[in-house]
Amino acid sequence: MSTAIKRFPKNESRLYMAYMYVAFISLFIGATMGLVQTLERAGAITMPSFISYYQVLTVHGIILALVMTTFFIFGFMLSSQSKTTGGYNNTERNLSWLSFVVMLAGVIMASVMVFLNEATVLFTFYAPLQAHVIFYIGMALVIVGSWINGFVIFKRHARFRKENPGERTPLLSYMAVITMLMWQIASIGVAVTVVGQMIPWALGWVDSIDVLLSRTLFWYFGHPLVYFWLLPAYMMWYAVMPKIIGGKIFSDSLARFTFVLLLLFSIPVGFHHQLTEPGIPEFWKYIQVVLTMVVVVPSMMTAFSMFATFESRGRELGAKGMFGWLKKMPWKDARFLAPFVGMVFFIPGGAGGIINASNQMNQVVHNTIWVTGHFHLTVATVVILTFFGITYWLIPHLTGRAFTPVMNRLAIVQTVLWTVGMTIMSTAMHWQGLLGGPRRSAYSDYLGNADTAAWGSYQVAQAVGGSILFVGMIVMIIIFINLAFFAPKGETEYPLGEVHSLEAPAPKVFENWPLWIGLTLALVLFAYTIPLIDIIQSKPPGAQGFKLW
Ligand code: HAS
Repeated sequence: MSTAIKRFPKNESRLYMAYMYVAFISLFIGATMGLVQTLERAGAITMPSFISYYQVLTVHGIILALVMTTFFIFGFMLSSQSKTTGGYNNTERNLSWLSFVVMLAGVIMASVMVFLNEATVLFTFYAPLQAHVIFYIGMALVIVGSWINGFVIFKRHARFRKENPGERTPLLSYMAVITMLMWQIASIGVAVTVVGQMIPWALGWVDSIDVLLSRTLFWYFGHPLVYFWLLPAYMMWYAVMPKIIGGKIFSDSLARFTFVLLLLFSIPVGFHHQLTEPGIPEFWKYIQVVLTMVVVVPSMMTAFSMFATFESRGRELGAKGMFGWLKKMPWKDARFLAPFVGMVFFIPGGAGGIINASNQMNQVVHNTIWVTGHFHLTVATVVILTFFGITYWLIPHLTGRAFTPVMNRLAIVQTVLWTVGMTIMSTAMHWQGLLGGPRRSAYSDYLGNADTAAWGSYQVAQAVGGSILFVGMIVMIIIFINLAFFAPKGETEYPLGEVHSLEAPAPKVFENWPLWIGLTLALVLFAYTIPLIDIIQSKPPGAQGFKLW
């Protein structure tokens, strides 16, 4: 490899690796809990009396969906912004360390409470399940810590613009800004319910809670939360994948436009998680379902961009016909294979999302294990396989090591294991869901019941898929440890796609932040003001309601 590869200064590599250590420890704990769950649901094991299925489910959900993702995302996103803007200064780096420490303190506080069985409230922690106040304070710290990183990202982007007037801002920095804007605006909802409702309730200052209000504030945050996982994967697809296949970014402007649309439309859609809930006027559910269908459009644009990227490169290499490019892709390179398989999984995963969002079909699948199948396809495959693909070059780049051919082969095995395990597990989940099998249920005695015997066999299939995924996770941890500590010293490239020389600069309007923030807030106000007033005014008799109102 070329000796010209420029690595991060040591203090920066250490920062990103700190995020990665937390992410991969979380992966190990969380995925182990996942195996335990599928085995329990299949009736293969019985949990000891001092630990409940729901406690294990809470650890699994929180540590994978909230901790592993968040820490990985910051490690990747900060490194990509630093790499493309010319690096962070001391203040920015120190702020990011502060963010890391605050988030980690929050994670430790929340985890201790979950392990003590004082916070068995699942990853959505919504009322009326109640946790120990330390759990809520921990969660609030995670949010506050993440905001600090958001400000680092905004500050660095602004500094780049100031120092390079008139120049196109780096695409990855732009995407990081959009991701964090969406996150900051959305996480206000969960912060308000945690601080304004849950902490006073857990402390006994009030003796009841307005459940519908707290769930509404949670889901105002909950859908952008899933996009907070997805957007960094899109960053990789748009800005890194072209380099890995030897091509060019299809269109920098289209990528920016996609991200702007995701910012505008990913927040005012939380009601699609509450379609079966009474107390929210039908009209506003309808409006938010329409907005949900609108937020599907930027994902369709992403699919188009990816096909165009692959096809352009394929044709450069002599491919013919609509799918001739498939033969020209670097299948033996795990940095390509893992994210590509992730993309393929998004075709059924995205279709499942559209089914969920369609009011009538939602009545069939809501609260069934179909939904669990949906999010294992999306976050646990589309996103996670992309993150694994990033790991194969980011970790050796940070540690100054090489991604050896042996590790590449192991990474291909890892991708195959994940593909097979997830196909079996999530298909069985979708199918069982269609038959009415519930989600979030430990009950497993279905095989002995004539009406539900089929459910039992689907749960066995889930345990088989889950066991294969567990092996895949162990392989991933082996690769991570190798790349962090044992791989031979070497220089691994941080692959950054280039914009085609013929592409015109992105229109200036993309950097008009007051416009995009203003439009985002306007859409949020439009979609939420009237239903929220309605929910607050018609709170159930006796419910304490909202302290700030
Ligand atoms: Fe979802 C529930 C609707 C996307 C995650 N979702 C969940 C939950 C999670 C989750 C965690 O409307 C459960 C929360 C809970 O605990 O209750 N979801 C959607 C819709 C989309 C969507 C409309 N979800 C995601 C993503 C997630 C995620 C992404 C994680 C990262 N979801 C719902 C709804 C519910 C829900 C309801 C509530 C259900 C209920 O009743 O409780 C859309 O964003 C999907 C759009 C995606 C596409 C796909 C584009 C395809 C691409 C790939 C191209 C492939 C290529 C390769 C280029 C339109 C970009 C081609 C190669 C070849 C060889 C062909």
